[in-house]
This record gives sequence, C-alpha cells and structure tokens, in this order.
Amino acid sequence: MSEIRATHTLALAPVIPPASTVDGFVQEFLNNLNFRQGVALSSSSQNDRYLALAQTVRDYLMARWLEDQRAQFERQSKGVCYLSAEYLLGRQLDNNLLASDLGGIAAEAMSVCGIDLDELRGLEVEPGLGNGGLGRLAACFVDSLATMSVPSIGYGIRYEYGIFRQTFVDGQQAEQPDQWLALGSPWEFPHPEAAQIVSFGGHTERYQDGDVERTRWIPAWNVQAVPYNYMVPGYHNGRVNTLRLWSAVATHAFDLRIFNSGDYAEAVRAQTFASNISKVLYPEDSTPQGKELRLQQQYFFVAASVSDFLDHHLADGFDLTKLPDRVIFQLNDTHPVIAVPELMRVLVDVRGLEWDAAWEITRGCFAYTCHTLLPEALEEWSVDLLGRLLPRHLEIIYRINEEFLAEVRETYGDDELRIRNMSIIAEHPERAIRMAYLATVAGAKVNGVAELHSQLLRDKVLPDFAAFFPGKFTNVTNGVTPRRFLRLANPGLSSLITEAVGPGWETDLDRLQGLEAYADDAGFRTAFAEVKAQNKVRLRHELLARDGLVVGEDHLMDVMVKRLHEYKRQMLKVLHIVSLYEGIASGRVAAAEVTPRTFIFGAKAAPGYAMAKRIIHLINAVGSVINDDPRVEGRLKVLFPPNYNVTLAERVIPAADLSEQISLAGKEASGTGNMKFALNGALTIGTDDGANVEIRRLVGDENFFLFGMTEPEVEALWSTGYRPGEFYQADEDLRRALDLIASGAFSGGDRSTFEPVVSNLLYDDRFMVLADFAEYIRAQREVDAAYADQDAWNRAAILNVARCGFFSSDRSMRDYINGIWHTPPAL
Ligand code: B1H
Repeated sequence: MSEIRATHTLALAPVIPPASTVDGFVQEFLNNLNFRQGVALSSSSQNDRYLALAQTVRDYLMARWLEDQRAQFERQSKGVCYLSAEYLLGRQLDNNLLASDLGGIAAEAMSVCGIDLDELRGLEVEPGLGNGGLGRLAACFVDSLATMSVPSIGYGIRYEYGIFRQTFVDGQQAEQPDQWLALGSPWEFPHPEAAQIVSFGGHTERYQDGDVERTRWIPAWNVQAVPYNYMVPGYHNGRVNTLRLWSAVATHAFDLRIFNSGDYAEAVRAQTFASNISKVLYPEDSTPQGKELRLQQQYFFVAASVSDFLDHHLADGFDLTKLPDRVIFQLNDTHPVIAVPELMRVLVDVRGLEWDAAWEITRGCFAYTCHTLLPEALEEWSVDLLGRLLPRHLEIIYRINEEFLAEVRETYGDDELRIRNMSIIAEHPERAIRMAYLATVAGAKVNGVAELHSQLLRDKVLPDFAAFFPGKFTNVTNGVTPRRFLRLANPGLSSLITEAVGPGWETDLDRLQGLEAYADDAGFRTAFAEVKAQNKVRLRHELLARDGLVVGEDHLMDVMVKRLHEYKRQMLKVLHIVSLYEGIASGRVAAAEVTPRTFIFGAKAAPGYAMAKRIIHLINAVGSVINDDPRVEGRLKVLFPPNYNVTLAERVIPAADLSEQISLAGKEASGTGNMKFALNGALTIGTDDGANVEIRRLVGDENFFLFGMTEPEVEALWSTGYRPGEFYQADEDLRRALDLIASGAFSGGDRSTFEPVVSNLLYDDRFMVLADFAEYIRAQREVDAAYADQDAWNRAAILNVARCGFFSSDRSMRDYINGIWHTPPAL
C-alpha cells in the first residue's frame, strides 16, 4: 500500500531541471559522463564527452518538454501535424544550447572540466535526413513553430542512412553511406511501447455488418513502426515541441506457413526485410524514381503518424466529426499524400463512419504544399504497384476519383477532354495515380512556395483545378530560421545587428529594418565590412582544415551552393569562369585586370543522374587547371569542397559576397539559400525566378544583379523554337568558352570526357543556358564594377540585410496559420 502511494506521489512530482549555473552544469555533465557513458572524466574519449554534453543539454530541456506534451494534450486545441518525408536538421548541439540560452554556462562548464567546447562541437555528425531545400524547409518550420509556441508535431522517417556522404575520386563524385548513428545519437528518445503496426499487401473482402456492407483489408505482411522523439526547443521561450520520426522493425509474427514448413531461417529472413523500409533516404532531389520501397516508406510513416495522432492525442470519446477543428495534416509535397486514403480507410473501415461523413472530415483535415513545377517531379504511382501494395487504398482512391469526376461532370457536362485531364488516374503511358491531383482534390488548401511559383501552379500546372475550386489555391512564400542561419552561423553580424537595433530581432525579424539608417553610417559600414572579412578568414581556415582548399585572400567570394541540377544551371557559372580564364590564357586579358574572385561550389548530384555527375566532374577539372595555371596569378580560384551540407552552409554563407541564384525562370519553385545569403549580407546575381522575385522587390533593383529571360520570355522562345546553336554562333565569348571545354583543355587533351556536356548544350539545352549567357556575362561585369567601390557595395549589402526580414520562417508560419491552418493563438 505505502509502496503504491510512494509511486503515485512520484508520478505527480515535477521534473526538476539541473541548476542553471556553471556548477549545476558541471555536476550534471559529470553525472552523465559517469552514469550514462560509464567513464571517468580522466579516461573519457572526446565522443564520450560530446555525448555527455548533449545529454546534459537535454536534461535542462526535459522538464519543459514533458510539461508541454501534457499541456498540449489537456488543452485539446487545434494543432498541426506536419507530414514530411525529409527533415534536414543540421547539427543539434549548438542550436539547442542557443535555444535554451545555455551557451555561456556550457562553455564555462567545459573549460572548468578542461574541455574545449569547440572541439566537441566539431564531433557532431549532422542528421542529414533530407535532400535539400524541401527537407531544410521542414526543419526551419518546426523551429519556428516551437519558437512561436504553436502546438505541433513534425512526423517523418528516421532513416538509418541519411543523404550520402560525397567524396571526389579523380574529380568525380563517389557516394559513401552516411553513418550518422554510428557513434550514438544523444538527441533521440526511442519509444518501442508506442509502436504502431503498419500493414501491406494482401486483398480486401466485403462483409455484412448488420444491414451495412463493409470492407475489410486482409494484409499479407506487417511492420512495426517505432517512434523516436526529438526535442524541438523554441528560442528563449521555454517551449519544447516534438519531432517524431519512425523506424521500421520486423514484427515477430512469423509467417506461420513458412514457419510450419520447417524453414525457420526463411521465416526470419522474410521478416527482417521489413526493417529495410527506414534504411535509407532516397537521394533524388526532384526526380522521384517510382520505386516500390519508396512507396512503402511513404505509407509506412503516414500510416503510423495518422494512427499515432488518433490513438494518443485525442481525448477519450472524441467525436471524429470534429477532427478538422482539432488537427490539420500539412502535406509537405506529394510524398505523404497516401495519408489521404489512409485516413479514409481508418474512418470508414476501422472506426465505422459513413463514407460521406468520412470524406467531409478528410477534406477538412489536409492541406497540400507543392514544391515544384518540373513535370518529372510530380509523383505518380502505377496502379499496378499501388494495388499490389495497398489494395484497399486503391479502391478508396478510385471512389474518391469517381465522385470527384461526377462533380466535374455536373459543372461542365460530358467534357471528356477536361475529365481526362482532371482525373486522379492517368491513363498513359501506364495507369497511374497522380498524387498531386489527389492532394488537390482532398486538400482544404493548396499552396505554392513563392509568389511566382504559386501563380504558375495555379495558371499552368493545375488550371482546371483552380477554376473548379475557387479559393483553394494560395501562396505562402518560404522562409528560413534566423536563429540558425543568422544568430548561430554569423555571430559577428548578429552582434552588430543587436548593437544597432537592440535585442529581440531573432524572433521579430522585421526589426532588421532598423538597419536601414545605418547603411549611410560610415562607421557602421566599416564594422560590417570587418565582420565579412572575419567570416572569410573563418571560412579560409575551415576549408583548409576540412579539405586542404585555399581560399584567395581579399577575393570577392562568389558562391553557388545547392543540389546539382541542370535547371539550376551550374553550367552557366562554369561558362562564366571558363570565359574569364580563356581571356587570360589567350593573352587577350591581363590577369591584373580581372577582379580577384574565389568561386565556391557545393552540390550533390543524385547518384543516378549522369549529366549532373559529369558537370561535377567538369567543375573539378576546370578548378584544377585554373588553380594551377601561373598565368592566372592566383586571381581566380575555383573551389569545390565535397559533401556540402547544413554544417558547411553555416560557414560558407556568412562569408559570401555574391549569391548565385541563376535557374531558368519558371523552374526554381522558391529557393531558400537565396534568402540565407541576402540575410547574411551577400548581393544576389539572379534570374526572375522563385523567391528571387520577392527578394529583388524588397531589396530594390539597385541592390540586386538581375539578368536573363523572364518566364513569359522563356515560354515565347520555346514556342518559336529554341536553337541553342544560333546563340553559340552569335556570341564570340560563348564560342571561345565552349570550344575550350570541347578542346580537352580541362581533360588532359581528351575531347571525349566532356563532349556530352558540350553537345547537350549545343543541341538540346533544355534549360536555355546559351540563351541567357550573354546577359549573365553582362551582369557579372556589373558585379565587378560594383565591387570596385567597396563602400557602395557594403551599403548595398547592409540594405539587403535590412530589407529581408520578411524571409523569416516565423513569417511563413504566420501565413500558414492565418491562411491555411486557422489554429488558435498559442497560450
Ligand atoms: C523541392 C523537391 C523534391 N521541390 C522530390 N521538390 C524529392 C522533390 O525525394 N524526392 O523525390 C525531393 C525533393 N524539392 C524544393 O523545395 C524546390 O526545388 C526549391 O525551389 C524550394 O525552395 C524547396 C522548398 O520549398
């Protein structure tokens, strides 16, 4: 009896965080080192120390985390479930120290223990559970939601291997597995007791339930989805939200037929393959491959997430018809869209609701964000595959489509062409489910990620849907978290900003406007330039230590970092570099006349994307020739540090003078790197594409280097017939640059190495590199001229910072809340 009472009392006792003092921190750290790592300080490895430090930071956050989970459950107010197959989190230690305001105490505590905090920082392997912008956006959003105290859960997949580690072998990309979990993962909390069972395959049956006919799914196999919780601390607000990532584990319900046949090993093998589901992130950014395992991943995580929410977050006896007032599932692109038929299945088959009532609920619970316009990126699943893996879901999709098309007929009559165009089922080249259409039909709202993109989505990609669903389409321009990408990444600039506009801008980025007045203050400009110079020195040290690369001193830092894709046009940048080099090498231009520039590339190519990999090879080849040619006199450097990731971004972006955002107009949905650069005081050279449009409008034409065709001009050129060869013939600089590549100058005389790149540009050039070349070179000359006047340049850079507060992901979250989610203000 007394034992029970004791336990009961303990359960009610608040969790006490360690004392927020250096002593308190040291004590907790040593406890963790001793009792969790099982080592003494004197004999601990750096990894032990890193793990114990991480555990200590966690301990400080724990009380708030547990309290926020409890309060969120009790309040039962409307919250957000962000469904994303990717979260590109970046390192956690520094972010969590910053959010909890423990940085100072931790640094002192480590020095008391004779430990260099910087060294421990360097040990953390970032969780790279995403490909690029889409995954990083999800990470910025959960950061903002926590900072704004919005009740929300991020759901995703705990890939055992995140985005591959890139190395270069003879200048060519090689991929290594990303073993981010190998040395322990102190930021996660597994909860096997909260596992969900996720089923696949099999068939469906009808049965009578009283006088209603119902359907049941008889699956063929199951996996367990085990959740791992991650803390998402808000910035200085004591709030800790949750990111819940699912890991696949075999169920131990052996297939009895195989088991009874005596083949024990086969029975085990058949089961262990289940754990492959969360094994690896698909490394294709923008070109989904339609692989069966990928559909398994998608269904796996959304089925687990939907059930998790319904089972564990709703009060007892919750009236499911009220679900749209309780939760919104935000679909991060089409990857989680299979959640739509899954919720229908659960409501109808499991919870016994009528179809119409269930559809009413479902339509109120989802909203869809589209992140692309590239036709090849719009996911479709073959009916054959989907029917085999998820037979019940296929039936549900058919019925959704049937009823939807009946409504379309009611409006437009038997307009068969329109009906074929709007059908969720494509008929050619094979019957397939158009996931974007399914999301659009089901979603309460559909949004693009920048103004231009949302407009093209509405007018070009889904015009029939926009006409049919007036008011459904909207825009939310992307944003980035100022905590990670300004405060953490650029402490020098952060201090300057705080001195100028006072504290608090980290959570109210519009206050950067206060910098505007300082653009005309010569003292401030000098201080600003000094910060940029220091950031360049920091990058110089980093690249030397990391990769043995040498950044040019006092160079203009010209940076293009993003996934390697033809539409992003790294080739345009290469042609500019080769053109500058050709001028010097041919003796037409004196090296001394060239603005000293270091070109920095960072880019991973999808492993199966041959052209992208050739372009990587070419960049490296161009770099090794130019960097070693004495005629260049060290005035041009081409550096390509391998394995660009969030950690490297945090070093490179603050050091940049020039941000390259040069995609073909109409192709880059938004871009978010462009925002990070501008906020760190780089000027942009860019096309009228994605969020560049909004950046330029805000910073002003005179503080932005615009070039290239607009989207309507691109369309016009296509429709009149684009012949890249004509541009080649007409432009001598272009001819010289391309000819130099074709000559084998960058491949030891071998003309075949880069021939496919050159002929692709000459004879195909889908992304119109040659058409925009002349304008790009013109704009780069303007850059050189502008950079010659350092004072004016710094002024423009300061204005970029001052005018880009709009691009905080906090603002994006406010736009989602006001325009899409309608969640009540958080307490
Ligand atoms: C973006 C993707 C993407 N758009 C398929 N689409 C993927 C598509 O694994 N896949 O198959 C992975 C990623 N990623 C990016 O989203 C856009 O290209 C950027 O312009 C945008 O800024 C970013 C965030 O909205």
